[in-house]
Amino acid sequence: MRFSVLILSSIMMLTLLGAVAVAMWTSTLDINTYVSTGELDWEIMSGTLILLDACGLQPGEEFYRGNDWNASFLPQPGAIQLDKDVGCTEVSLIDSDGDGDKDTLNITLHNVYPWYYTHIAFKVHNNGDIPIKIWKIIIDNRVFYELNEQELQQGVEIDVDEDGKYDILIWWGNNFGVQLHPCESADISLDVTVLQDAAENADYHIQITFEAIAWNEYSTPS
Ligand SMILES: [Ca+2]
Ligand SMILES: [Ca+2]
Ligand SMILES: [Ca+2]
Repeated sequence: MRFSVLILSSIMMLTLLGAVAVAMWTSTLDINTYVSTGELDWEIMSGTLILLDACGLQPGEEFYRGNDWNASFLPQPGAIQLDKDVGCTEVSLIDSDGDGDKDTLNITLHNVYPWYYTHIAFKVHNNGDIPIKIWKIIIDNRVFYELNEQELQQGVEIDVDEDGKYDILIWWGNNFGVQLHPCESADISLDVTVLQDAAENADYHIQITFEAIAWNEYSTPS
């Protein structure tokens, strides 16, 4: 009698445990389903791209560029326009992951020289249905998750031609971690300066890729 009660209560216990396990499994599934609901989607809006010294053709004119700018205030941002027109800035937008949305800036500085200065501005737009944050930026294979105080004040230096000397300096308008709800957009801009160790009258190519993440997963890896 006592033995069968023990068996019975063991069976009940197992059944209870099973029920608890099923309940936990179910709630785990619920959580996963909730998190993956909605599409993370965003784009660089092509119509919003603004360049300070754009290369380009004007209807009825010769090849038009516009007078260059000189980074006269280094190490501070800002520039003065010169009387000469030698260099120019070209930017095309690339869809690097093939999802139909532009996510990468392909920057070409044509015929530039030390202290050449330009400015690039655009909007990013959340065209998915969950809130996002711009999570990281990849500049020529260097990854930036967050700009530290020094990078904010002095900019990020890049050795584009890989000769061991920095030739490009980038200052960011800091929109890392800014939350964008569906349909919202935000401005991102950068100042680009050609440094002293750059070659004279050279073309420099810089590729910058942006990645976004669901806002509730945002963190800065240490
Ligand atoms: Ca120019
Ligand atoms: Ca894309
Ligand atoms: Ca270099």
